[in-house]
Amino acid sequence: MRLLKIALLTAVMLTLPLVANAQLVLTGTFDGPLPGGLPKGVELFVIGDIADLSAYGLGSANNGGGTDGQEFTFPADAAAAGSYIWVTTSDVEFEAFFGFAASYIDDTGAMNINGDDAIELFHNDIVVDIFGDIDVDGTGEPWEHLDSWAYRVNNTGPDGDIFVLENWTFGGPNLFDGTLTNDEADPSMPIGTFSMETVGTSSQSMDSIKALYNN
Ligand SMILES: [Ca+2]
Ligand SMILES: [Ca+2]
Ligand SMILES: [Ca+2]
Ligand SMILES: [Ca+2]
Repeated sequence: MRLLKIALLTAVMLTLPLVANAQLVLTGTFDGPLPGGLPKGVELFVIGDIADLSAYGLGSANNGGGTDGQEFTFPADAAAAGSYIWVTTSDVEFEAFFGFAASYIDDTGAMNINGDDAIELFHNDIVVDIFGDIDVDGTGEPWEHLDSWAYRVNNTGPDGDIFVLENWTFGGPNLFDGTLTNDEADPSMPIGTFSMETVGTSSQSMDSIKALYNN
């Protein structure tokens, strides 16, 4: 038991710096009501400037079947701190439903999700953030978002490879039924609203340092 604790502690200590290193966090997932169950996908938030997004990737663990590993890999683009990234299976339905363009189209099947699937965010092949339990089908679970959405609580994450339910809010299953746009849903998905204080405070503290220096 003691050895197990030490092993777990070591694992946590080894994982923490890697998670802290991740500049991307999973902030939303959606399963839309348009024909074909579209749009489907996720939102991510860029914590700090990323020179090469191709170090990151996504995977969906479908219906409690365990990890599928990294199915989608980002292209070698740069991403600016404080920006959002939307990955979807279908750009046309994404834009019709949300009213703005998605960032990336996934044609690998990673975003073929329907409210009962867990999602893993990888950085250099390590899981740095997670939504849902990869070994549990989400149907009837508190994190189910069939025909609905899930959204991360501000100033939380990334959570490493252990899902933290309290860090998420939910629209509730079947919320999107019969709607044609996100705005019609009540409550609508708060897409593009996640914020993390560190992004603002780092420039704020730079300003206060500059102010001190000038005085
Ligand atoms: Ca999958
Ligand atoms: Ca599924
Ligand atoms: Ca659906
Ligand atoms: Ca439904």
